Amino acid sequence: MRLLYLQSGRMLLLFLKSLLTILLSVTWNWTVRVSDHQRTLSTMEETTGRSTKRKVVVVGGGLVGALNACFFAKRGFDVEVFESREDIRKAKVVNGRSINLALSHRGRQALKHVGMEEKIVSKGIPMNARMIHSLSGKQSPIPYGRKGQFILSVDRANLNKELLTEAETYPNTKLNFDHKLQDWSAETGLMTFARSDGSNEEIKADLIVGCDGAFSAIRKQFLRRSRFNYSQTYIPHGYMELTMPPINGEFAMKPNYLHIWPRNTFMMIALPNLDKTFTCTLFMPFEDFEKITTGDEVIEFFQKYFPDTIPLIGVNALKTDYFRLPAQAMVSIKCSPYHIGDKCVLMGDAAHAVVPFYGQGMNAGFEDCLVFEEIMDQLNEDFSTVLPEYTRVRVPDDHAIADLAMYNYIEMRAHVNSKWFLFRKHVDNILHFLMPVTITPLYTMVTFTRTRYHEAVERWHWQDKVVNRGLLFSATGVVLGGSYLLIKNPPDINKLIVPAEKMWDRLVALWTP
Ligand code: FAD
Ligand code: EGU
Repeated sequence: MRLLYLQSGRMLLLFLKSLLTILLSVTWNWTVRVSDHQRTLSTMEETTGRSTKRKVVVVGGGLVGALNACFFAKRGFDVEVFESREDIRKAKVVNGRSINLALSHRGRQALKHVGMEEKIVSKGIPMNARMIHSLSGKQSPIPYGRKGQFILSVDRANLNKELLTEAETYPNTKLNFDHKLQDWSAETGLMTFARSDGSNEEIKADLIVGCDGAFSAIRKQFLRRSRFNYSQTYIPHGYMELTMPPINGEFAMKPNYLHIWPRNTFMMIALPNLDKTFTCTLFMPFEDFEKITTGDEVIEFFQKYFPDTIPLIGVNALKTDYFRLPAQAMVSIKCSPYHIGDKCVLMGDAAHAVVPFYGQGMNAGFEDCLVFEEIMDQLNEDFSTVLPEYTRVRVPDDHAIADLAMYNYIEMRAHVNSKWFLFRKHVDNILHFLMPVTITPLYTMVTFTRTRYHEAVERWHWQDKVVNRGLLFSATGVVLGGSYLLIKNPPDINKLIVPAEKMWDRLVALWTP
């Protein structure tokens, strides 16, 4: 018996050794191949100068388009950006969607690649935790992660401006504003742009990068083709932004938090701005938005659901701001493939608009650029192989985040009030604390790592199974052990009864400081 044990031990050692050898040889081969690759690449560039000549046109100068211009310019391509609106750096009124956004790890990694991380992070406001506002006005913080783990509230307009300015520092980049794409040909790569003076311009490119947002004009050509998959869903909710001014020159609420008022079908979120205001975003079904038609009804509504915010936003501001702009729609769009031949590729909202219930739309769009960049390295900038590979790699991940965001929307709308939200996030965090290697909360994988979105979803399902089994196991143990103890020494029943709510309040008190 002892001998057998020893032998199997040796076998295991042998096995591990051979595994190590294989692993080493694989890495070695890989390293050699990569450096060979780079060598051939540089000699090719020296002799042909190919990569400095090819022309890339980025359609859309929004967040993803401006960042993409930097990526392609850095590689030495001849880059032109065409944006339908005027230059926002010169615009007096910046119209557009949400005023501020949550920037997290994926977006930061992409910015870092073009040397822009520091510049953007320094103008962002760290949010270390969520602050949950209950109906009674009670505030409870729930950290996002360990100390030093935070997301950032960044100003959309400033981010866009900085990225455009950065793109312009490359001599091989040209920005064109007031150029609205009308039509283009997938066969020739010829694009037609309309200008506000009524004139048209035609431009050709080797590669067209469609970054023209959720209502992409580039995507229209995709829709006419066979075997292109497309789905879009408008959710019944709209959103409206309201500004909470500073009080005595200071933030009206604690600044380093993402403030949340979860009220099932209604929800409000507030992110801090550098000027010490908060931008509050109210999410609500369109039909409820439409029911409110007078200033007094606005106050009545806020009195019922968000009473603590009335003095902070201000009665008069509420009464007028609510009617300034109609509620905005939110759409979820999935499609595939993301490319046509070696000519055109979609990125950002043009490829995947997601509902904003994971704070990932921009982050995913920025990661698109980074993933494309990584594939360009692997495949030697050959568009005919890079584009299909990009579609193959990226579609499952973008579809996964679109599904997650939609799932969270449905979940929050269905039964997320402040108590439930607190409970769920605490359970997640406690499990992670108990089993840091086995259990990572989904939002942590999504927000603080570059785990591929579709893998994060797979791990989440797997963890759910583990947790459920664990719960079943412990429950069985508790029932069996408990019954045994009860039979052994029967207690006085009357002393044991504690109302369920009291029990819950005690538990909550244990967790909240
Ligand atoms: P866009 O920002 O829409 O830019 C597209 C650009 O293309 C625009 O400048 C437009 O003028 C231009 N364009 C359009 N058509 C044409 C044409 N025909 N010719 C030339 N140019 C054209 N994401 C996060 O990561 N974190 C958040 O916290 C977050 N919060 C959000 C909150 C709300 C309420 C909403 C609605 C979204 C939020 N998002 C968030 C998502 C984020 O706003 C988008 O994912 C992001 O703006 C996508 O960038 P984009 O460059 O792909 O598209
Ligand atoms: C919505 C609108 C809290 C900015 C999802 C969390 C959002 C943001 C959450 C908006 C929520 C919801 C997460 C981040 C972030 C949370 C997240 C949502 C930024 C699951 C400007 N969401 N948002 N989840 O965990 O992962 O705090 O408009 F209320 S940041 Cl809906 Cl991390």
